This record gives sequence, structure tokens and C-alpha cells, in this order.
Amino acid sequence: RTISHHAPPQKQQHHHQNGHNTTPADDVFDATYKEKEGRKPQMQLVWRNIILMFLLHVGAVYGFTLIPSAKTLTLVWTAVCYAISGLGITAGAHRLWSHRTYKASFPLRVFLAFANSMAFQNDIYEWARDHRSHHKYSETDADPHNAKRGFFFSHVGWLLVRKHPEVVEQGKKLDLSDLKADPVVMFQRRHYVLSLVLLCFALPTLVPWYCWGESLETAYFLPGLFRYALSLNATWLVNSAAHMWGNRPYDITINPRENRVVSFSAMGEGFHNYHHTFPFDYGTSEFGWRLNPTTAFIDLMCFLGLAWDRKKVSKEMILARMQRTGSGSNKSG
Ligand code: ST9
Ligand code: ZN
Ligand code: ZN
Repeated sequence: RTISHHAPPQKQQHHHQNGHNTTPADDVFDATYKEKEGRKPQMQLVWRNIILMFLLHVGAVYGFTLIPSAKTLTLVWTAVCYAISGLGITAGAHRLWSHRTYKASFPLRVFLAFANSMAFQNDIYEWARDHRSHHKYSETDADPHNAKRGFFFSHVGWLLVRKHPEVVEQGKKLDLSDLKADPVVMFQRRHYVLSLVLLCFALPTLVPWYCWGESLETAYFLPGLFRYALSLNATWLVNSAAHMWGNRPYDITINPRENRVVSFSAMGEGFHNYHHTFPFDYGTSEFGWRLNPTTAFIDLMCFLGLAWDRKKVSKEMILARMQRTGSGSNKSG
């Protein structure tokens, strides 16, 4: 049967290419969840995060001004760090661990965990837990970055305040057993602080300094802070911009949208109306490699035998869904 946003929230078998069934991730929208009535709780600012985020962005702007004086190899390295940390989020935390859209061998999971620490967006376990909350309780109080609370809140504001009690309350119901059973995920969580110091800050800084004599200052502020802040904002745009601007060819009843700019900067994660409609599709879009280097990466890993069992929605199912709930426009993004 078709996965539908209006279906009861029972465990559903996902349909995929090769007909194998696996336990689906607990990421299906729960239409039965209703927000509690009455006054919303007071927001509690977390000053430590506000100050650190502010300093990070000041450092990133300074790093940006160093671009003209940086060595060419340092610029290439900045792009490489962006791509690797990006894959740690898109192919790792998102498509593999949050949604279980494909299976990955041990060496690939180790690589993705390293890449994920380089991205420093909370450990995989916490990221996937929050992300399943985001899909299951989308745009309610139980969604950690509820886009109904506006652009700023869904972009970065949610990281600067205590969570809504409903996020914690409803989140307790999530099935996270698959994450707890993955030794790579649990190892990264145990050693998270050390791993992010080494991979998000030390490695990007030391490689250009040691290997081609870049100044430590440029290396710290450009491939370090500037690259980090840029990839954070690219990720956050999926939660903010792609929940506000773009087409809704697959489901007009939800806010997530197809946003080309976001797809480009977020390595293929801006086809967000499609993704919320079919969260189990490993490509997060209908269109293969178009604006989607993450899908190309997963396909390459499958070609090399390091990944397998990619889940993909059939064209017929997409078309049926578009006719039933789509906006009537087939322009996607
Ligand atoms: C960052 C994450 O940036 C970004 C994620 C974006 C997601 C995007 C998704 C879009 C699709 C993919 C696009 C990819 C594009 C990539 C492009 C790349 C180029 N369920 O959190 P706590 C419980 S991070 C169940 O402390 P507070 C739990 O027991 C940036 N339970 O709440 C927990 O304890 P524990 C860097 C939950 O105190 C306890 O509550 N990091 C859930 O309210 C306390 O949880 C930062 O800036 C749940 N969902 O604090 C740090 N949630 O964990 C930010 C909580 O021990 N974080 N519980 O089990 C914080 O400082 C805090 O979390 C806080 C809230 C202040 C925000
Ligand atoms: Zn979303
Ligand atoms: Zn998702």
C-alpha cells in the first residue's frame, strides 16, 4: 500500500526496487498527534549557545575575507572539507541513519561517522532522533525545528533555546533501537567531543599548514570556521527556506517544498516536498543525480560493493500520489 501522510501511524512496509522488506525507520508522519491546547511555555534562551554561534559567525566572516590571500590548495581543501562533512550529514546522518534508505558496510559507516564528526551537527544518534521527530511530528510543538514558528526559529533559533517539552515527551515514543544496535553510532556518541575537536577543527586547520605551508590563521578561519558555518547554514536552509519557498508537486497539504537553491547548496537535500512525502527514498528526489551529488555518492558506494539495498519509489507510485495530493504542477524545484 501507499505510504500516505494521512495514513494511521502503524508500522508500514516500505516499497522498494528489489522487493526486499526491511524494518522501516520510525519516521512516518503521525497525523493522529495533536498539539496540547492552551498557553505555550515560555522560551528559555541558552546564552552559551547564543554566544558561541555569534562568535562562530564572526570568525566565518573573517575567514571569508581571507579568501583572496589564501593559497589555491587551501581553497581546494576548503571545498573538500565542505563535501566530506556534507556527506557525513546527507549520506550518513540523514539518508542512512535517520531514514534507513539503504544499507552500508562497516567500513563505509566508519567513514560516514568520521565525516559526520567533521560536520559537528550533534552526534549521529541525537541528529537522527531529532530528525525522526521532525518527520513524525512535522510542524507541531513536538518537531524540534517547527517551521510554523518562523524562519529564524527553524533555521538556527531552535539551537539557541531549550526544547519545547513536547519534543522530549513525544520523542520518547520513537523507536531508536536500530541506532542503539549500531556500534559505529554508539562509538561516535561516546567519543563525540574528542572526535569533533580533531575532525571539525584540528584536521581542517593542520593539513594546509603542514602540507603546503599555509598560515595557521588562514587555515583555522577558512577551511575551519568559514567552511563549518557555511555547511551549517546550508543544512539549516533545508529546515527554513525549503519549508517556506518552492513548489509542492507531490503533496500540497504539507509545507516542505522543492527548492533548487537549497538542493544545490545542501548536496541534493532541497527536494523537500518529495522527501517528506517519500522519506524512505534513498535519492530524496525523483531525478537521480540532478543537483544531487549525495545520490551519486551512494550509487558509487553500491557500485564498489560498500552499500546495497537502496529503497526507491516507483514512477507509478509517484504519479499516483501526485494526482491524489499534488499541486497539479509537475515542475519540481
Ligand atoms: C546542528 C543540527 O546544526 C542541524 C540539524 C539540521 C537537520 C536538517 C534536516 C534536513 C534534512 C537533511 C539536510 C542535510 C543537508 C546537509 C548539507 C551539507 C552541506 N526525542 O537536546 P537536549 C531528551 S547542531 C527524544 O539537551 P534541551 C533526551 O533525553 C550545531 N528525546 O534538550 C535528551 O537527553 P540525552 C551544533 C529527546 O536541554 C534530553 O531530552 N550544536 C529529544 O532543551 C535533553 O535534550 C549545537 O549548537 C528527541 N527529539 O537543550 C548544540 N530531544 O541527549 C545544540 C531531546 O542525554 N544543542 N530529548 O538523551 C543544544 O545545545 C541543546 O540541544 C539545546 C536544547 C539547547 C538546543
Ligand atoms: Zn523538513
Ligand atoms: Zn529527512
